[in-house]
Amino acid sequence: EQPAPTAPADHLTLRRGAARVLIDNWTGSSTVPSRTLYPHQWSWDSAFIAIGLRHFSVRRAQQELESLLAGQWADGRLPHIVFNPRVPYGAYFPSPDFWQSSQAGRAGGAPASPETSGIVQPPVHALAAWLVHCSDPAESDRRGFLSRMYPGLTAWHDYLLTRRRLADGGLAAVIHPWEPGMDNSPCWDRPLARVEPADAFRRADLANGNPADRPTDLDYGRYVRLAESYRAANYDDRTATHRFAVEDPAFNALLVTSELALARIAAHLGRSPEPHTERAAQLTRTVVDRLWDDKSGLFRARDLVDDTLIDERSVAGLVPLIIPGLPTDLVNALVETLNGPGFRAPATDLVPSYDLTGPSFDPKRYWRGPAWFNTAWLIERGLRTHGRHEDARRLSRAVVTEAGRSGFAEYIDPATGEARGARNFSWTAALALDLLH
Ligand code: 9WN
Repeated sequence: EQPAPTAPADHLTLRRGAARVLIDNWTGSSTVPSRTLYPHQWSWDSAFIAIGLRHFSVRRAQQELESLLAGQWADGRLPHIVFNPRVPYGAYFPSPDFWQSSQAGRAGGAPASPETSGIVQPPVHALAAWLVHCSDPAESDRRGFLSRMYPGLTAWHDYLLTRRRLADGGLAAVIHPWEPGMDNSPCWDRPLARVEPADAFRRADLANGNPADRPTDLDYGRYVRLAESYRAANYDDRTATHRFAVEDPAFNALLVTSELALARIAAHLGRSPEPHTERAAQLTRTVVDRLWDDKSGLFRARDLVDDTLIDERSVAGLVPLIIPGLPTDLVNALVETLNGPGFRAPATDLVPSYDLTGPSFDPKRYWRGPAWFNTAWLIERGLRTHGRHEDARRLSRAVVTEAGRSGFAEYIDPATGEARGARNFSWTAALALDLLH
């Protein structure tokens, strides 16, 4: 007699566990990334969270994105944090009294409320909005979801491609290491070395996180200095000068993908998709021209202060696999890099955030080596986009297995699978849930 297959029961338990995390982290209008470490709403987290939420509550998934857009500035910027007024300032640093968006952000048209940060995060939102729509188009149309989202999402992309295009013919630039969402990546070590660290600030993260898993005080001093100087310029991109200005491959690849999602949204609303498809095609060429590094077999970040490619290999350089129009030889090279010694984590099959053989690799410390679930999800999608189904299935299985085994950890040690950072982390649960469907 054949033994009964066990996978469906495991998957049911996992789905329930993942949904439980998202339910527990729901605040009534959005989801916190983590109850302990991140008690407000974060920009790219919300996009990933909506992608998971749509599987058990399309309504909540829509609300997640709508509440994020309520923090949008008049210049189109979508802030990286929308603060919850009910949470005490001491629970997270930097809090609203640091950013002062409703005062210092006037030049950019920050809302009078809610309070927000002044910087941004990667543009995953149009992709998320489209995926949320697709999971229940009738309900989406009934609520006018896409027609309400489209103007804000278009303004967001316009902001990135006007105010944040810092080099002629360049890409959207990030001006703070929090913006690409991979805060202490070794890619930022060299550009950050130019920044004099601030000394008067009080971190809140160490009360809830293990110092060995988190950025160092020196990094934080530099993050604070950069944010303070942007605030001193009233977050005005027309007048601010930047000691940190970088074109990041993952950030721009997500912009391409989201621009293609905007094309679909436009077509669904009876508008012309062409401005979006043209922009996506042009951006794809620019990403390749400006960031591809044949020698390393991946994309690298461009430091705009000295106009050079940063000599570090990180997972951000593999994320452009998600771009549908990528030339085939580059797809082949990326897949080879992904399966090579630098990025194939033997024990977990996940993708480390930084080259396993690189000089700055650290298996525990945040974006300097640990494997994260959002980047794995993006790469899995990229593999499928390019017909690499076997590699995609392997990665998808790894995401689901390791998410469950780690208690939906924020990130894991890529060599041992040991959970690091926060547990019950929202995007880990959301993206595992998505891959289980
Ligand atoms: C700063 C919320 C965010 C993620 C980022 C991750 C981390 C914040 C922090 O947490 O950054 O934005 O305080 O460390 O690096 O990707 O969006 O989950």
